[in-house]
Amino acid sequence: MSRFLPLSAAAASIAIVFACTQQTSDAQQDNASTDRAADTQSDMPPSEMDTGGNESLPSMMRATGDLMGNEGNTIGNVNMIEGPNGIVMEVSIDQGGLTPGWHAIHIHQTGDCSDTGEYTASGGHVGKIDGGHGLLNPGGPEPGDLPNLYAFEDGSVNFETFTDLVTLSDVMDDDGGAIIIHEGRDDHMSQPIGGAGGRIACAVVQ
Ligand SMILES: [Cu+2]
Repeated sequence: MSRFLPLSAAAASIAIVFACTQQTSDAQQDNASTDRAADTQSDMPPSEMDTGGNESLPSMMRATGDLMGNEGNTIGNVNMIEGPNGIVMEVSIDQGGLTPGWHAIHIHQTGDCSDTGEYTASGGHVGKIDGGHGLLNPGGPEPGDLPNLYAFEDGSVNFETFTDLVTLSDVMDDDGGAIIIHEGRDDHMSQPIGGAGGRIACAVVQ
């Protein structure tokens, strides 16, 4: 009998060691998976980690168009991107596209540039208000009003502006919309177009 006791004790202690080993390895696995989770979190791009409460951001709407000069030739282009706060608009015009200096630029109501050089088919300013033209007009502005752009000595333009006076769905309604560049500068006050003169470039935006 006495010979079996140490054996049972030995078996029991082996069992205990085995159980402990199991526990330890379970605990290590737990730690390992927690570490992996932490790693995954810190590797996530900032946009997925913290959306700043903007989970419901609509997809941004875009519109673009080729700008035609007074002979119907393409002189540059217009890009509009609508974000949650308004429209960022960019105008690029090649060398020789415009006469150097300041020019009025407006959003006009009809997407039609077919009357080359005249460009009256594009209609008046989008959201026309009688007596309401001009960014500095107390009775305005009209939704189609924008700051002036400046053409460099070589006639090229790089211009970016922002408006929250209009939405892209208002611009691109049933009859579309156009961007018109005028001969002269908009004084942001005179009626009906700020004394900006004739239309020298037109882009249908789509
Ligand atoms: Cu105009």
